Amino acid sequence: MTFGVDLNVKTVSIPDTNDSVELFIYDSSGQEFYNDWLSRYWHEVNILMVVCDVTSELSLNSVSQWVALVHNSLPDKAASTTPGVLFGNKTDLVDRRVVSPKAGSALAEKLGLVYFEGSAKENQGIEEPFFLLAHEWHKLYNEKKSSFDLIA
Ligand SMILES: Nc1nc2c(ncn2[C@@H]2O[C@H](COP(=O)(O)OP(=O)(O)OP(=O)(O)O)[C@@H](O)[C@H]2O)c(=O)[nH]1
Ligand SMILES: [Mg+2]
Repeated sequence: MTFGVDLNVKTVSIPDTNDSVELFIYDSSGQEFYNDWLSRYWHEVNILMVVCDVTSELSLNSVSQWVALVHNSLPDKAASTTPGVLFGNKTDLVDRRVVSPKAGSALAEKLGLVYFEGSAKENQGIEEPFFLLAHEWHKLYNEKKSSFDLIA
């Protein structure tokens, strides 16, 4: 169980460039008890990953609420431009699965997120979402940099 927030750092190399993106990952607890306090960490969120459990309908049904909480803590406009993914976790529990890939991706699309799934336990499918987020952020960074270079 995560108490409040854990900070992790992960470095992702961007292919065909000499760049790498260092992700500062604020792993926030899913306990509602911390909600008010967590939003303090979310003001400057650049990318978003929501993890749900494919063996739990309740988990999938809570995703919109979490996304709304994060988006509400962002400045105007940032909510629609912040790259985000939804990760359906625990695909190793095949017999207990209740959330289909279709349901996961439909919800993700509705919320403007890209859907991935896999198993943290089995180390399956867990690199791809980080890679996509680092890549998206790198693109945004380059776009911003080009507009600054134009002004300078
Ligand atoms: N079978 C299986 N179990 C998993 C997987 N990922 C996590 N678990 C188990 O699920 C339980 C909850 O995992 P946590 O990592 O604490 O979940 P969390 O969402 O971070 O929980 P909070 O931080 O308390 O909000 C633990 O017992 C994990 O061992 C997975 O991919 N497969
Ligand atoms: Mg946790």
